Amino acid sequence: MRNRRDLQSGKIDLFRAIAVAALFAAGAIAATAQTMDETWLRHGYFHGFPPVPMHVRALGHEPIEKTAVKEIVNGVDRLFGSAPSSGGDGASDEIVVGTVQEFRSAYPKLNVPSTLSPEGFWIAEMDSAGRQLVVVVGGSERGVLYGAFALIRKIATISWNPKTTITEAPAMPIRWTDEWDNADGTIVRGYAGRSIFFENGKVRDDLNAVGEYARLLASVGINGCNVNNVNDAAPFLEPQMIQGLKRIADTMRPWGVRLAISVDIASPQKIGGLKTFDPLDPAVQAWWAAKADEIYAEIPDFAGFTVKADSEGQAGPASYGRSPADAANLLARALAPHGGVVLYRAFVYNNHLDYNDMKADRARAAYDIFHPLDGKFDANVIVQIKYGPIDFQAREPVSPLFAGLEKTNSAMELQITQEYTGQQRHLVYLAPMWKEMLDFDLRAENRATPVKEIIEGKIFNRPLGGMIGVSCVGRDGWLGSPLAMANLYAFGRLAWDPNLTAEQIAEEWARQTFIQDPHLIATVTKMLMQSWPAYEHYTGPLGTQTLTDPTGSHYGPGIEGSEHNGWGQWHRDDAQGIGMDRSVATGTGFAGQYPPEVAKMYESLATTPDNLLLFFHHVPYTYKLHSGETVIQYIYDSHYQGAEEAARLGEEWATVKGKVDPRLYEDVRARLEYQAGHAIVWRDAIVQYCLKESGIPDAKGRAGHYPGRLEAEDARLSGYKVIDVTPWEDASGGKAVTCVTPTGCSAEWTYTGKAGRFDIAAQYFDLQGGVAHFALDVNGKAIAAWSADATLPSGQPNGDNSTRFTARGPDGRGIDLKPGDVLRVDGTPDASDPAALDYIEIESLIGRD
Ligand code: GCW
Repeated sequence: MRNRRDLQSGKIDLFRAIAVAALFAAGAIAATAQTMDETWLRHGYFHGFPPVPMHVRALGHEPIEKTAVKEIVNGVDRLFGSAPSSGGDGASDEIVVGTVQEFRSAYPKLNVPSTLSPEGFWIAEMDSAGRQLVVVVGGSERGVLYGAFALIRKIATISWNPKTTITEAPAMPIRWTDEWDNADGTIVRGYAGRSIFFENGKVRDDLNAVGEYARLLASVGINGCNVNNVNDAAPFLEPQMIQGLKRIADTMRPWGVRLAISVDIASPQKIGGLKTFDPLDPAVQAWWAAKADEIYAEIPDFAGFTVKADSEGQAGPASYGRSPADAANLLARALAPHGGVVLYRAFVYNNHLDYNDMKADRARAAYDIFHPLDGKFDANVIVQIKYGPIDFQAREPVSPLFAGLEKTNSAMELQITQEYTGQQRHLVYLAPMWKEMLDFDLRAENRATPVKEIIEGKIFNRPLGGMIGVSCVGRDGWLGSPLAMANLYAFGRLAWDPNLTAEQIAEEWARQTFIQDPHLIATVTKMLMQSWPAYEHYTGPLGTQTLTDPTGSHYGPGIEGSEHNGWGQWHRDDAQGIGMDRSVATGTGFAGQYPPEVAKMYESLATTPDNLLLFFHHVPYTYKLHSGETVIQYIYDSHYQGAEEAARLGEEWATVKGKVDPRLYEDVRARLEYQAGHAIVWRDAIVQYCLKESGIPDAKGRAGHYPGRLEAEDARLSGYKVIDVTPWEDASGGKAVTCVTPTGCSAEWTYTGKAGRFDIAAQYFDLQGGVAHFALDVNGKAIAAWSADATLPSGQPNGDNSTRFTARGPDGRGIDLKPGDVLRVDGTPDASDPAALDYIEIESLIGRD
């Protein structure tokens, strides 16, 4: 009776949700109606009394301070169901918020620290003539707002202790998100619908979601947002667009989030009517200066420009024989009088490399180009460096350029939108990876120089530095997946304080996002922490990077796709071995770009850590890792392990059923089930590919052997035709069947295994452009039916859209099978989805309750 039980527990959840929603409603009516999910600002609900005074008073009149008061009022209301009054009567206990200066003049007798940094804050409990004051003092208005959010966060995470004074300041000044939105409302590498900023070539009329986004960003200390794609940015400097951008800036301003935009260095030519965009041409310089004046006239606190030039088809200074420093300084000089900055991206490389040239190496590009320019950039330029030398892969070494710029400001760019890491369809909490990057000690000048301290500006004494998160939020729940919001949260928290641990942040996020339930919070935290290692295990281990096709959607397996082309995301596998030799002695020399101690470590096979072995070295499949296992056996093992770990995420989530809103529960459950199925696609693709390539069997007998699998191409087919899938490794045995009869097709097998009870999985291709239908029956009796209605990349059957449906029988107790039973799948195509099928698999129930 699983279904009935589910419904009952669902009902309880729903009632609880409605009750909580009703409590929030009063506050919500007063404020503007929320248009999108508040995610972590939704906050779990506490019973009991608020541990802070029930009056809140702003000492100043700035909009940001008013925001701070509102956040405290609403935060306490959300948490305890009762809102403090704002204003205060000067006689009762109260929460007082203001800048240092405002506080000193209001309370000359009370001491506040004299060294608060502008965006920092100080929270303390004080006694003023017998009244209890909780004071939230900021170094500036923005600091006040961050203090207000911190107070609510402390209360929500049960770490508020009024007796303890809190002093905090952000570790680095630049804490921005980059959005890759186009003016037409699409978002490059966005996986959550259309733009919250733009539509039809213009800024949207309704900017409510922008304000709500700015609020989320401010709550974790993010102070800048670049709203447009780094590619094709010229239209964003058109006068009409600047008017729209002003509205965006106005909407974000109460949250202390400053607007930035990406610019096209060729704009003077593309939209300015000049014949050239040569950075050294005086007319070009004058054009940028005038453009900056025009922007600042509308947006006085405009943050600055981000630039992608000479990269992936974008125009750049190289057209005139000029350097990135020339281009960066051109823009920097236009912005400097107004206090703006230039974020010049180090993502500059040749995407037409010669695969046959063993010295060619995309990883070298950023250092080769930017290191010689160190010291040539103006003071308001920051070089924005992706965390690794390639491109947001699931595993890369940290970019050596962080140590290669001593006289230049630098910032780390990382990706919140999960381009190469599962596109939000997979749960992959990225903070543990980011932490590895931030904590990595580059040993510049043979001393401790962790990357985080370089971008904080501490190591080389740089005034500007920071972290940029490519976020690409959209209208579909910001990132599309509720648990993916942990990545946006973690980005902000790490930019504020890179010394926090990934686990601490995960727990903090879970506590605020969900109703306060210890098991739920512990489970979600654990799932988040397990997710990146799992993803790495089933996609591309030992530093091979994400083994997807860089010319495609960057999603499913495409092992050969990353080889034999100019994009340089190679792993160089052949019949003898795998990995790219980047040593100085025999390879591309990339390892030599690191400071000596690190270079030495990566140069030698013996000291290169296993998880980056194949990034730095080409080794035989039989090469023994530090663990003692051979490379090939590790590849087999890690992929099986990764797929099991992915399945476990779903099992863990199942234990919180009844503790979360039923819709949220079901949404996450379905995603995790999908992920577990797609992890099997990844596992099988890489395992069968490496088995074929190496010819070395799996010592554990799994690779190439699927005892319960019944291939579609081996079935008795009616209407279905056998096809070769491209790339071959994306289908079991390289083949599948596709339905060429509009009324439907079927595939039939006679079961020859042992009698017993089983799950039956069907692996099919859910193609774009239609919703195909499938039905499974045994001996003519209907067992299950499902639709191929997901939105997945590609109109061809391949690893992007190979999807698993598992029939688990009545009440999930399995399906009885005996030898001689006839299993049949009926597929009905729809539009351009031909109900393609790879195989069905009879799965043992052992290990499942
Ligand atoms: O990862 C790659 C993406 C491109 C992106 C580029 C970049 C916006 O596939 O879509 O372009 O990085 O970072 O510029």
